[in-house]
Amino acid sequence: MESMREEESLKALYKDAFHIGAAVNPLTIDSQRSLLAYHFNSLTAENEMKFSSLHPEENLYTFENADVIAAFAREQGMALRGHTLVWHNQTPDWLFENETGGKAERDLLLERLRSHIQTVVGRYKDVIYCWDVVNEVISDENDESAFLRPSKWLDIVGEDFIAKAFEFAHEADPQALLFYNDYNESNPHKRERIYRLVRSLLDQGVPIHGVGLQAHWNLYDPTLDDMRAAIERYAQLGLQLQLTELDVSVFRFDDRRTDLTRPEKGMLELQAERYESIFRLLYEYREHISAVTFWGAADDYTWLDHFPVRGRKNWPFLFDESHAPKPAYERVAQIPKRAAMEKK
Ligand code: HXH
Repeated sequence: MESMREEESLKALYKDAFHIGAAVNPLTIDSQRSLLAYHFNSLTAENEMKFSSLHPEENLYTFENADVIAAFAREQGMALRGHTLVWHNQTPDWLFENETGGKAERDLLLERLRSHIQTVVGRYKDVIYCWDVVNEVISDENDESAFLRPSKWLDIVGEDFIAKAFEFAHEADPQALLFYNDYNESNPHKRERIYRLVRSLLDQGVPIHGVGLQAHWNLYDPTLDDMRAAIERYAQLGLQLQLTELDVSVFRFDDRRTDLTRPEKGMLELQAERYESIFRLLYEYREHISAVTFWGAADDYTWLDHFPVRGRKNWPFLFDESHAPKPAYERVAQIPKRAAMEKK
């Protein structure tokens, strides 16, 4: 039962700042139910609303798992973010092929996209208040001339697949807040490319309302200065910002060790300090940030157990494998409390 938890609720502590969200799936809704209900007021489907999950064949929609998540959000009165409509991964091949098995024509692909967006956005418009319309289209290349990531979308439609996706989503639900979402968002080169993309969409009058910073971070990277500079820069667009997929891996990205079965001495204290610095920064920019969503909720379930090293346990969250608050939770909880005391 939710009331049996002793620590204070994160969503209550941060109610005047931003939503506190978690990515879920039907299994974690079951296994983490009371933790989710107590601490979080926003949810995102981890995989269940991606194109391949919802629409694996042209004439087949599979809504069961997504419906479980939508029903839980409705039942709990939680905000729900939609993730995601256009992406280069977890998207079925049929979409990009025509009737004869060749490359789909531009108009055919755009019509399929419009139809998919109408169906999916329309189905959940009572409960989903914002969508990650386009995910990860900016290149990671360090080369100065790189801009958009090569993809079937870009190849077949051209650069305006991005604008079209936002237009279709706006048409399907004029009230939904529409986001561009990406990772390595605090890298200065990629930051400027993301800024340029969103600025150009705004200049063209494309309906876009927010920038999603995935925030797949670790104990060492990115630097706080780069996080701050990214938030400052995206805020100059005049749009709301959300952290959409926050986790703090205990491993550097290129640390491929597989020998730890529990956090090393000092890791959880370092993680607590890191989370404290991060949430101080987010709290400082709360006028621009409308939600902070973790890509999971507690250390018993994280995609980082399989990325970038398959089968290596990670401990990225504020709650441990038995859902008890970690040192990082205490630091994060303190921030709005201390701010309230200083105001009095
Ligand atoms: C996110 N991508 C997705 O938005 C989310 O839908 C998914 O469930 C988990 C994470 C993050 C990501 C981006 C690129 C990537 C891996 C994860 O690919 C790389 C591969 C090798 C090296 C670096 C990145």
